[in-house]
Order: sequence, then structure tokens, then C-alpha cells
Amino acid sequence: MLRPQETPSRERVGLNGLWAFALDPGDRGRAERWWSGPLPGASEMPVPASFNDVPATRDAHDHVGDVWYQREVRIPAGWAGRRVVLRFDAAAHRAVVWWNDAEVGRHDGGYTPFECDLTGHARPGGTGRVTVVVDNRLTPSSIPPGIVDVLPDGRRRQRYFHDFFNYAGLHRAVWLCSTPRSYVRDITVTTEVTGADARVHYRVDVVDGRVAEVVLRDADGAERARATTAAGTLEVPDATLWRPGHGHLHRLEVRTDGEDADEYALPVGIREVKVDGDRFLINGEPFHFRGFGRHEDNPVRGKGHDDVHMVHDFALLDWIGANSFRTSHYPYAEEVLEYADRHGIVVIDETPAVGLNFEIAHTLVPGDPPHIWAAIDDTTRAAHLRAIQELVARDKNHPSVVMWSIANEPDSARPEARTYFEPLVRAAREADPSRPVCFAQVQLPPDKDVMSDLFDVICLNRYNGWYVDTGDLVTAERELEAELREWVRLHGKPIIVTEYGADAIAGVRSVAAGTWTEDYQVALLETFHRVFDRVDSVVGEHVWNFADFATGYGVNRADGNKKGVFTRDRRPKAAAFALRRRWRTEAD
Ligand code: GCB
Repeated sequence: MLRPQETPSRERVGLNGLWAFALDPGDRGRAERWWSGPLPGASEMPVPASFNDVPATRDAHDHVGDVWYQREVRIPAGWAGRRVVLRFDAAAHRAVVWWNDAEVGRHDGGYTPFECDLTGHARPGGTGRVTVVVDNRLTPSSIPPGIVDVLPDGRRRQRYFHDFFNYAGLHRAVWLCSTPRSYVRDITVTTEVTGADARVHYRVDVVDGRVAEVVLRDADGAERARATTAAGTLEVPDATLWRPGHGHLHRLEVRTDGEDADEYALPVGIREVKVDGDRFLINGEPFHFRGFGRHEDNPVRGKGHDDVHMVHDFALLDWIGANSFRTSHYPYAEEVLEYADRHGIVVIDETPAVGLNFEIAHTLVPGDPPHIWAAIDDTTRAAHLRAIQELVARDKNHPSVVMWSIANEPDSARPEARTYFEPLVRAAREADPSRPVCFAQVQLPPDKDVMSDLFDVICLNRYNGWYVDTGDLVTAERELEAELREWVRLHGKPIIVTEYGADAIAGVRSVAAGTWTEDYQVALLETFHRVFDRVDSVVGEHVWNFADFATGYGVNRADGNKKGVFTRDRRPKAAAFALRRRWRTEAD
């Protein structure tokens, strides 16, 4: 799905700002048709933001169920005769949208965009009432999954099997967009590098019209290739490539024919990604991933996108010498990927399929969660498939994205896991044959894992010295190295350690470097690094986590997860300086 743009034929109006807002703890809104008038008892809520922490009440923080957003929207008078859509960059986790009394769209899945066509509903020059109900419930058939308990006093309590707070709401921008009636619906680009030359394969999908012209321009605007067909290959001799640390972008300009022609300009990074033996190659060069698993997480705004925080986080990634990150554990805002494209940061792009492992959930959630494969059914897999397809549809053209991660830490020990994942891996490859596919594997040795052979890169989340052999880094070092060598022997594929780390409470120091101190966090990371430097097939190190982040309540979470090398407000812990010493020397 193309991102809204302003071009000679397209306009967009941002609908961010304060919206009327109401929690709906008694589920009255749908029955009472709250979309048909002003929201009863509404307060004000900023968009984009998670709603949870803004009102400063426990009720809002812990709300389970529907919340309502509403505002008036004016359709510009000049949009007569044009196609008009409302676009939501994200609504976590599912939403229904009304324009006045008419339902105009619904979407399931909290991290991918959707559009509502207003063309037949909205009168240019007039105003309308946009109402959105957003449901934050996670169920056994949602991605990510969860369970809603109804307590004896009638309250709902949400359980989930992943380790970050279930922030929800309108997390990303909302747009009102217009295009001609005949418009460019989609563009798909893949690139190939052969020596100094490159090929750009493209496909344009036009609704009710024809492609008139496709022009590839270099960053300085110079034309590099041109075509007049809807699909084809553009030869680019002596191409300047997109590469890590150097986000060189071309631009593919597409124009349709006719009087009311549509125009769209897609940024294109020419680069090639390949797995060769135990190497991960970008443009034929071995790439070593240095960076983090992260979260979209900030005080008060939760998962709400914010350019200030985004640019600052990228500045810190640069300061520390990181060249990559994983969008753990869901697709991030498109602004983030565009920034990574422009600055040459490498991204492993992950679906929201986190917590398909109720055995781990047992340690996170008190109670006795059911066994994963008893609870997961065809609807879960259908939602997972949709999550993969929507992720690829949204992010396929980003040069920064070099690999798809289709799940984080699913149960990969039981035969059911293989049966469940085989068709999903196939679907990911069908959706995008140009990128490798992986999943982030939970602490399971290779002889217990039943599905890693289906994937291109072995991605391991490892907590030796923390959850395993807690406090004993000598054993951690020995066991980690032995295990990695076993993966090399059995699979011979590149290995990225996609998570390793220790909780550290900022300011807690100790000469004896006990757990939860900044010193232990440093010592643990250094232990892992010694092992990585001895095992050739390790092509990546992603520390868990970039910054401390909010989680649900739990006896082993002290005001959230403290494995950040930065605090939640982005102050460096000792580990940040240690990583900078390691990564900067290599980078400079
Ligand atoms: C993991 C998960 C991550 C958690 C982390 C932890 O394995 O992938 O979501 O936050 O461990 O800190 O326990």
C-alpha cells in the first residue's frame, strides 16, 4: 500500500491533533450508535498517541475493550470529482470507521495502515463527522494473541504472552487524501546489482487507467532510465548503490495517461541482498549486523509516533555505532523506515506475531495459560498470514529492509510448530521472493528445534547469564559458545543473535557486578562479544534492548523491562559506553 504523498495530482491533509475521546468500559457505544452524534462524556485525546497514559488514571491505563475517537473533517472544495480517502497509518488493534452515519471501513491488526474510501460519501466543500472505535482486546485468534478474563466483579483483565505493555489507540498519523479517479494503486520494485550496473524491476498497478511513463532519476534529479509500460526492467549503468551507512536513493516517477493523470514518486534504493553459505551479503559484501532489538515506546505517548523521539533515537544509534535494528515485535511507523532508507540503516522487519509461546508466557503471566497449540487455530493462522502479507505490502519497497522476521519466539519445539509455520514461510516467500526470511528463536538448542531449517538465517534470542545460569558468566560463555558451534555444525547458515542482554537499574553499581547492576549488564555483553568474535558464522549482534520500556505488571519487571542500554528517557547506562567502544572502533 502506497504512502500518501503530495504530487501535482495528489493532496493530503493531516488530521493529527486533538480528537474527542471516550473510554467505553460498559460496551455501550456500539449498542447506542455513538457514531451518530457527538460522543457522550468525551474528553480530548491527542492523535497520534497511545491513549493509556494520557489521562493519568488507572482506568485508562488498564482499559480493556473499546475506545472512541471523533472529530469534524472538512473536505476541501477543490476536491470535487476526485477520489477521497481517509487513511489511518495504524489503529491498535482493530477499528471500525464511520463518516457521519455510514460505516466506511474496518481493519484488524494494530500495526499496518488502512484506507476508507469516502468518495461516494463526502461532499467537497462540506464537513463530516469521523468516528472511530478502536478495540484493544487481544484474543487467542488475534496477532499478537492474548486472553481476556472476566473477573467476578465484572471487570475485564487482559492477559498476553509478550513482554511489552499493550498500548493501544491511534498510534500513527491520520490523513485525508485525494487522488484522481484513475490512480496508481501500487508499485513494486526490486533491484539487482551486476558489477557496476544495476537493474530495477518494477510493476505498477493502476486503477481504471494506463501507465504513460515511468522515469528513474538519480538523487540529483538526473534521468537514468525511462519506460512506458506498466511493468518491466530498467537498466541502470554505473549505478550509485544504496548501502549500509550510505542511504543513496533514486526516485521512480510514475505518471498515468489521460487528462486527469496521476503522479507518484517512489524512493528507490538500488541494492541486492543475498544469503551465501554462512554469510549475509549486501551488494556482494559480507554485512555484520550491529544494533538492537527496540520498541516504539516513550513516556506518556506510549507507542504514539513522534518525529522528535524518532530522530533522537536515530542520533543515539549513530552515536553508539549501530548499523541496524530489528522492528521487534511489530511493524514500526513508516516514518522510521523512510528515515532508515535515507540514512543507510539496515532493518530486520518483524510481524506482530509475538507470544505464540505460552510456556514462556507462564513466567510473564501469573496463572496457568493453556498450551499454545491447543489455543491456536485456523483463525490465528489466518490473522498471522494477513499480518505477513500486510507487512510485505507496506514495506516491500524499502531498501533498508533486508529480511522479514515472521515471528518472535514461537514455540518451535513441537511438531505442530512446523505444520503451522510451513505455509506461512511459503506465503512470505511468495509475497516477496527477493528477501531472506527468518524468525527469532527462543532459548532452544538445535536438536530440540523442529523448524529452523525452513528459514534462511538462524536468528537466536539468547539469555545465557540472565534467565539461564543467572549470575554465572563463566558457564554462560562456555554454554553459549558450545551451542552456537552446534548451530553452525547442523545448519551452516549465518547466525544473528537477535537478543542478548541483562536488566540493569540505572545508577545501581557494584564492584562485585551482581545481577541488575549496570556493571553486570556490561560484563554480560562483553561475555557474549568474546564468543561472537570466536564463532565466524555469527554475522550479527542485536542487544536487547535499545532502551528500557513499559511492560505489564509482573514480579520480575521493576517499573518495566530494564534491559535497555539507555533508560526510557534515553540516558546512557554504562553498557551504552561499552558498546560504543566496541562498535565505533569497528565502524570508524
Ligand atoms: C525475550 C523476548 C522479549 C523480552 C525479552 C526479555 O526473549 O523476545 O520480548 O522482552 O526476552 O527481556 O525477557
